[in-house]
Amino acid sequence: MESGIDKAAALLRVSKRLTVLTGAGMSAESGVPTFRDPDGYWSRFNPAELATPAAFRLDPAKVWEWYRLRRAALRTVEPHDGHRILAAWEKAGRFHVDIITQNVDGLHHRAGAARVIELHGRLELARCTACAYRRDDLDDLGPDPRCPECSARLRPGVVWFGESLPEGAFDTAVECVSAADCLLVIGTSSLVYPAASLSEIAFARGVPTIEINPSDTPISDLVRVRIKRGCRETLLSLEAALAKS
Ligand code: BV8
Ligand code: ZN
Repeated sequence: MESGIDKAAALLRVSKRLTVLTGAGMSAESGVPTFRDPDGYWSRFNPAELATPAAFRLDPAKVWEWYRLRRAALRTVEPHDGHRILAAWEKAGRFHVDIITQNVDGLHHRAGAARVIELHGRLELARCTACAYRRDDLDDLGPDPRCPECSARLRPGVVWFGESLPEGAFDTAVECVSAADCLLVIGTSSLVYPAASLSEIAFARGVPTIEINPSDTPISDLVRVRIKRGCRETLLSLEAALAKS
């Protein structure tokens, strides 16, 4: 019986253009909590009070404090082997790699990946609520930071519920999925839209899809290959299988 690793490696061996879609499970083994796992953020915090425009209007200092804590937690976090393998595949050029991530932790970039589409923004970014001002060095940001250009309030540079994604990010992501000959979906519950619709586009276009996730998700029965294990060990196994060929 061919294992999931063998089947996935066979798809990667013939791939010319791989698109990868990652969620919070990609960073779990770096020590970053996920959202919907039993120990995830949403088991301790209410997203409606922290990750919506209304929450920010109601209590900007509280929302800023939550994002400041999450940024501070990133100081003690490193990309793991899985992030590094994806970045190495991009550099090796055996197949073209585009990474689409829902994660805001910047770990794909820190692992050396360059072609990364951040659908939900980034923790290390603040932007003005009234003009185009943005800054990505947030070390000395105060509890209720103001824009130096227009004095309006600054906000975290992430996408909240009910907000549209960064200009062009989703369109580019759709292009990457549509042009791929293989889609690798890693560590996402596939519940949040429009990101979750990217797998549906792959299915509709017949793009062979591999899912790496220890839990069941709405796409688990629809993908070509399902690997029900953690992504770090799985990407190490895939790298070893590709190295043999
Ligand atoms: C939009 C903020 C419209 C940033 C996040 C009703 C009311 C309001 C909105 C909606 C609604 N119904 C539908 C919507 C739309 C909504 C949505 O989809 N809601 C869902 C929950 C029903 N979407 C939106 O609001 C989006 N915007 O639709 O705007 C619009 C359109 C046009 C014009 C104007 C407006 C915006 C979505 C972005 C929301 N932002 N967070 C932050 O603080 O981080 S969402 C949050 O969920 C994160 O951003 C995260 O990226 C995202 C997805 O979660 P996952 O990454 O999948 O993480 P999760 O914990 O869920 O799963 C982890 C998985 O990893 C698990 O499956 C686990 O098994 C696995 N795993 C664990 N360990 C490992 C592992 N896998 C592998 N290896 C391991 N070791
Ligand atoms: Zn401004």
